[in-house]
Amino acid sequence: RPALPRELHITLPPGCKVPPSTVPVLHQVLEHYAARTPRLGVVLDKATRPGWPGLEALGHDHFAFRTFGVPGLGIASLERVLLPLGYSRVRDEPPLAFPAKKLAATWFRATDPAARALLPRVFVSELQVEKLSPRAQEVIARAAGWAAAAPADEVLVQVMSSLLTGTAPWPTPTLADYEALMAESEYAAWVLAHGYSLNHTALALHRLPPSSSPTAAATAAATAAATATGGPGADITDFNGRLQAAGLDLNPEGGLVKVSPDQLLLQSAVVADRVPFAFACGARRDIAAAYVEFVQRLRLPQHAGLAAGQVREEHLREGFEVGNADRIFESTTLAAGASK
Ligand code: OOG
Ligand code: NI
Repeated sequence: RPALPRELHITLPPGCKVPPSTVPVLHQVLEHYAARTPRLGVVLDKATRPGWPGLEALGHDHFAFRTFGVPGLGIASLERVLLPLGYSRVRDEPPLAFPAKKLAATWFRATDPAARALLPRVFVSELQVEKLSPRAQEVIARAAGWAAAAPADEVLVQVMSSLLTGTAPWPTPTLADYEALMAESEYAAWVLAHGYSLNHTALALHRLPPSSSPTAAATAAATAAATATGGPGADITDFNGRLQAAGLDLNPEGGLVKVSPDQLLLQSAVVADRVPFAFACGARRDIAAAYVEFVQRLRLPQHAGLAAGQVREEHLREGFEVGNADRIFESTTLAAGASK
């Protein structure tokens, strides 16, 4: 198995009520992701290690997975994997919905509050397949239709093994089927090719210590942010500058930093890597794969009085934001477009 860079390891303190298999499963998911996401290596080598030498752990704000919303698969299939791993589903009101993309999403977090600052949240979306054209539905039914007829236990085993191997629980698609879906939904084509492989990890900038070498432009911004928010961690604008200086393309949709209406959830992402993919019948093509996201959660107003050293994850803005997510989804679309 491929090695996982040490800053990406997840370490839980003793006493967390987390099943023993949870961290090994998350590590194996990350290993496959790291192996097929060259930009992650650039993020670590050129943006993180120079600014934070000797850093022990970066911290994963969340993982994200994509699914086909068909019987047996979809969000429910990952829920069946995540609950026994010590996760609970969070029911947002209203639910996260992306009508133009024909997507719905939800998220999970550690059931044990003591583990929440260390175990990644898990963001899971599903494609509303019934809203696609008959042609696209037919392609998806050929790949994913088996799950409706299979016993739940068998589906669970298939989904789990797909997660652990970073693959899809259906045969490798043909280039023609991939392109048929791409014409309608880049998300659909992505899932057909990559299945349950990790779409991205989002690194938690708010868990970083202040940088030992702030960029000149960012010193003032970081100081202002730390004062305004009591924010532990790194400033996302400074961090984006480091990513750009490392030659990485950032997702520009709605601005480089996606800001929630309450201004407390800040997100950015690099454009997905394009990697060679071996389609059925010998066709090869570079296609959009995984990306890396960055999150800075700011302090909630009710915790404004805390000293900076006392601010912990539970004092920060929680959850996701539909307007931010809508733009973050484009991180693979932007890479897929590069082929045309
Ligand atoms: C997920 C996009 C949304 C977030 O943090 O809001 C997201 C995806 O691209 O599958 O990751
Ligand atoms: Ni994300």
